[in-house]
Amino acid sequence: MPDERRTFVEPIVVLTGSGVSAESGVPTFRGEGGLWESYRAHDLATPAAFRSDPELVWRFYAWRRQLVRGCKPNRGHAVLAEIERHSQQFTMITQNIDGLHQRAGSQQLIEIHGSLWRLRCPQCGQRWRDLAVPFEQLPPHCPECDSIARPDVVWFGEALDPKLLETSMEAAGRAGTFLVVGTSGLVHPAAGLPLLAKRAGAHLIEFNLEETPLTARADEVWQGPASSQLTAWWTEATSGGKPT
Ligand code: BJW
Ligand code: ZN
Repeated sequence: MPDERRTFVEPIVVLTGSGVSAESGVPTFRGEGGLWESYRAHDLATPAAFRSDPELVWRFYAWRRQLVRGCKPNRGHAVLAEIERHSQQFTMITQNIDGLHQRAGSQQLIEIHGSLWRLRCPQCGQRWRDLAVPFEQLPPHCPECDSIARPDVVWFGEALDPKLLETSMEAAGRAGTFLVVGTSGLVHPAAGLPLLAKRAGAHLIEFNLEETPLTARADEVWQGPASSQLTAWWTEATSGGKPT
């Protein structure tokens, strides 16, 4: 792609949320059909819930692993991987734990809320990748110290990995163009990243089906499904269309 036809400023920094995986069949959290409509977050996605009933929490995560295993990355994931391949300076920060960005070929990826495919020992701190947790063997145990393992995800009230957060904040602060895709923009500190980028001078572009608290701050809004809107933006941005 010849550089002179590009109409966006690098570095490109992307923040994605569950809306980008919705078209793959992965449920979002909030709104109609969202996970929190059928499950109470505080019964399942908190350290207190895990302490009081690890097996219940694990059943929820084992079910989600099984669901995601049957899903494929969609065109939205593919376009984001393509943008990365064609950019010199690119960082993607995802709040998603489903691993679909990697399966679509994304490499520079910060999983700020952890991964469904990693386990962690709350006792000795061991972390390991695990692609299959059979339902009949829940909860899983740590291979080192035999304590009950937990999903390596960030629950409400828990701190994000400070290094990942710092790297994400630095990337946001340097962004020339910041794409915020398929997130309600309600969960902090991730929701603060687009505003940090904007304050530091980035051109902020939102892709979402609906308005969010970030919409009024965005320089451009592409309303509609992430897959088609990202495709349309990328086509325009690389064909000498209107400058962003
Ligand atoms: C489409 C689409 C299509 C659909 N195309 N679009 C400041 C103010 C108030 C509260 C707080 C604050 N700072 C911190 C807090 C507390 C809390 C918080 O933010 N609460 C708010 C909800 C009020 N934050 C925390 O607790 C965080 N920790 C923390 O702050 O720690 C402090 C601390 C420091 C030091 C020591 C100790 C503590 C942690 C937050 C962790 C969030 N975890 C979850 C679960 C992860 C594991 C799991 O998946 O089970 O992360 S919650 C859930 O929300 C998940 C998501 O990553 C996250 C964001 O949701 P997302 O992706 O935006 O999904 P939805 O459903 O909300 O939105 C979907 C969007 O897609 C919608 O807009 C649709 O329109 C759109 N869409 N289809 C385009 N096809
Ligand atoms: Zn252990």
